[in-house]
Amino acid sequence: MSDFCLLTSDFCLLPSELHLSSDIMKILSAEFVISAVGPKQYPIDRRMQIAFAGRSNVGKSSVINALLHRKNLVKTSCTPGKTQLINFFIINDKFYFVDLPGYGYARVPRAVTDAWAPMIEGYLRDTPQLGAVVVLFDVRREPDERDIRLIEWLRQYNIPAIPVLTKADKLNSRETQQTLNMIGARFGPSDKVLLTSAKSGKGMNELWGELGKILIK
Ligand SMILES: Nc1nc2c(ncn2[C@@H]2O[C@H](COP(=O)(O)OP(=O)(O)OP(=O)(O)O)[C@@H](O)[C@H]2O)c(=O)[nH]1
Ligand SMILES: [Mg+2]
Repeated sequence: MSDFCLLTSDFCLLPSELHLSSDIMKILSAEFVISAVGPKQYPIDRRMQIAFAGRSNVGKSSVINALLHRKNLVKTSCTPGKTQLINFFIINDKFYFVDLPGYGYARVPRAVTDAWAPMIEGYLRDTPQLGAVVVLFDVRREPDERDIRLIEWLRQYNIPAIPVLTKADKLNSRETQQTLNMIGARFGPSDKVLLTSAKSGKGMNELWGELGKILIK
């Protein structure tokens, strides 16, 4: 795939990203690698993987595109349940972003969502290169039982979590603060909840800051 990101026509630099300075945040290339149906297709090299997880339609694919200054590297959709496989992207030839299937969408048949849970848990459990999981929550919704299960898996397998609220452009600051408090209470005291909007670019520098701490370890 010719997905190099050096000022190609789909390069989409957000105004808030203009002052990125650290090397880790300079996106020289971002390429789709594989939509994996199972572990045999997961990349097996030693480069670090950062996964993005959360409910269907929460904005996982949009956040990845926004971080990479791309409009359509990762397909997004207003139809929840779009990402049903584990999608791997290689960034700067150095580390992977992994778009996990969204869970908890009512219109996706139960048999399909039941298959996602072991797929996601298996990936989390069996990927030693996994550096962190960005756990996304829609700023307008309370965490549900599957969000809680994901948080518990991450604790159980000792995987660092980066909690992120998405779609900050949709709520006012008082309502946003309530959700920030609620989500913050679910994580450890040292986990800072980041407020983001893929639409406006809000919070992307901060998220890169958190990812940078993991990636340079
Ligand atoms: N207003 C607003 N809409 C957003 C934002 N992020 C995503 N969306 C919209 O939310 C919908 C879902 O976004 P996706 O990025 O496809 O969500 P996803 O979590 O990858 O969804 P699945 O792949 O189905 O699990 C799309 O219509 C996006 O345009 C945001 O920051 N603000
Ligand atoms: Mg998606």
